[in-house]
Amino acid sequence: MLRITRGALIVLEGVDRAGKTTQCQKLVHALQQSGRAAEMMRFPDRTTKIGQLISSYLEKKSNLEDHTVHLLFSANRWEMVPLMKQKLEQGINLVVDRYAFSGVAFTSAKPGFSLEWCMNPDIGLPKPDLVMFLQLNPNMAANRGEYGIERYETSAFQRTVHQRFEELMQDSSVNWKVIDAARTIEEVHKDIKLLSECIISLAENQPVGELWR
Ligand code: T5A
Ligand code: NA
Repeated sequence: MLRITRGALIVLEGVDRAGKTTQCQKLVHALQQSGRAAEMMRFPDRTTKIGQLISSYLEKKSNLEDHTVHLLFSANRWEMVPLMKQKLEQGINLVVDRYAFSGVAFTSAKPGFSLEWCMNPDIGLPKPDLVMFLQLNPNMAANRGEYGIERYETSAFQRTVHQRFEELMQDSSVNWKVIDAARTIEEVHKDIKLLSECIISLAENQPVGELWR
């Protein structure tokens, strides 16, 4: 009898301009080309009602209290969980552009927010089988075109975000892999594809875990 093996949950993280969206798209394409089912998701997902509140905040069209916006980013992930689980069970590999790690790194870069408080609302989300951190010095990131006008797009804030990611990467309960993102798009892609193919075959025999639990 044919058994459908589950898809892998693969996340790309990194500071702004590290190349996450570029690499997610290339990975989905490469996996599909090799005959695997793969789809991309991104957070924030600006298409939902919660996502629209977040988008307006990021575009500085509205102001939201800092705790409130943190919880909205988390709610924006939770609202996608039923769909994520369904797709993974159907054998679709999910390639996700940012996840709870961005949520924690960005809010905890603001004064008065502990890592622990920031992690709480995301505890229990589907746990990624692999999180690839695109490592890029924030100065180099700024050279990839001026930071835009969205909230958080300043060099000073991005340096603090980078430090918070470093702290999150100390947690060995998450399968982190650091990727040198200062190379060409093709070089970075080659590493990401190889790591993803390995994790896809490992993940299919294990249930989806729960993040930070
Ligand atoms: N946020 C997000 C929170 O505060 N809490 C949360 O919970 C979450 C999920 C959302 C903002 O919200 C914050 C974080 C963010 O501030 P977004 O919509 O994900 O942001 O951000 P974008 O602006 O879409 O994406 P980024 O700025 O992060 O860029 P990417 O995706 O890392 O980079 P990419 O692929 O778009 O590439 C950027 C540029 O660099 C070039 C590309 O062609 C492009 O021009 N490039 C390269 N150039 C040279 N060499 C390479 N290897 C290159 N790779 C890409
Ligand atoms: Na992006």
